[in-house]
Amino acid sequence: MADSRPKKAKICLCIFLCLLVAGVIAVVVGVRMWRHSSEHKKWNGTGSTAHFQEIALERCYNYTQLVQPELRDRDCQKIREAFRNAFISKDPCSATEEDYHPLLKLVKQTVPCDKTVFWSKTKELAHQYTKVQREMFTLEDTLLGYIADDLRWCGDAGSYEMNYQSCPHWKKDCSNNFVSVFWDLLSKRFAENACGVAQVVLNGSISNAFDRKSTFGRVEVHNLNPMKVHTLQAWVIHDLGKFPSDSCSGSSINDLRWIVMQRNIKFTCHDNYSSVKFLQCVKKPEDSSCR
Ligand SMILES: *[C@@H]1O[C@H](CO)[C@@H](O)[C@H](O)[C@H]1NC(C)=O
Ligand SMILES: *[C@@H]1O[C@H](CO)[C@@H](O)[C@H](O)[C@H]1NC(C)=O
Ligand SMILES: *[C@@H]1O[C@H](CO)[C@@H](O)[C@H](O)[C@H]1NC(C)=O
Ligand SMILES: CC(=O)N[C@H]1CO[C@H](CO)[C@@H](O)[C@@H]1O
Repeated sequence: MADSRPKKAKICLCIFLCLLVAGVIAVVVGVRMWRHSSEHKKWNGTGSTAHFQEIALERCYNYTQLVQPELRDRDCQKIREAFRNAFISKDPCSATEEDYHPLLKLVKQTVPCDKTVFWSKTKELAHQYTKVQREMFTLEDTLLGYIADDLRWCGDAGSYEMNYQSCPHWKKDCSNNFVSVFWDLLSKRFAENACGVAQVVLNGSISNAFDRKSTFGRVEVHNLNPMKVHTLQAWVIHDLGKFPSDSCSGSSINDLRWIVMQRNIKFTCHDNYSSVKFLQCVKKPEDSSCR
């Protein structure tokens, strides 16, 4: 009895040490795994917008209650969730149009005929224009465009979190990232749904007012439906006080005219549309051309 005591103590000590070592190993492995899972892959583009979820939800409420109250039956919680589900836990360079189909199905919005306004390199002015002409719509005046305007988002395969550190850059990383695929799909649908007269506000203060590589030149113009759209009206806007670099008679607009007429849609073009000019003059009344 007496001499079994030290033996028991030795065994106890041994078990204690074993448990300690096992515990330390478990903690080290656990910390490493946790750090690995929270360490997102580094992409070359800016990360998701901070508070993406809250902003998307609040914009959805604003839009459906204040901007277009006829959409007040839309369920913003569901829309936010469908938006998140489109990209969360997925490889951010594997986006497809199908990822967004549930979201688009949920939102469905039609723009009345003659009210569609495209823009290229004239975003701010085009938005001022539709703000004044309340019944006109740019893509950002539709619910999904309004929610996503200027936001960035991406997730990570094997994580339920959004990646706020970095997201794929469309050129440096991949073009099939979730932001690019979203805007291309939305732009395509927006163009397909246009009817009657469609308008496009182009920038006459850059050398190519029409650019085949822009979203308008790459996606929208090719998805206008000739059975629905009879005329595309282009407004080439020149910045006040700047020498005009392109106009309706320039070669880039000729390029556009050719594409549109090939598609059996009538094309008209106007330099310095007076309603838009008026907006420019409200901002800069001292310009000589505003008198
Ligand atoms: C929603 O509308 C309110 C009131 O007009 C505004 O203060 C707020 O910034 C808007 N929120 C978003 C996310 O646009
Ligand atoms: C046209 O493009 C120039 C250069 O990018 C920009 O400074 C200007 O604001 C644009 N004009 C309009 C009307 O958007
Ligand atoms: C459009 O307006 C700008 C500024 O007033 C002027 O400089 C330009 O010559 C005009 N362009 C055309 C084609 O009328
Ligand atoms: C084109 C480009 O800039 N690629 C970079 C993206 O980021 C990785 C890692 O941060 C760089 O190795 C690439 O050169």
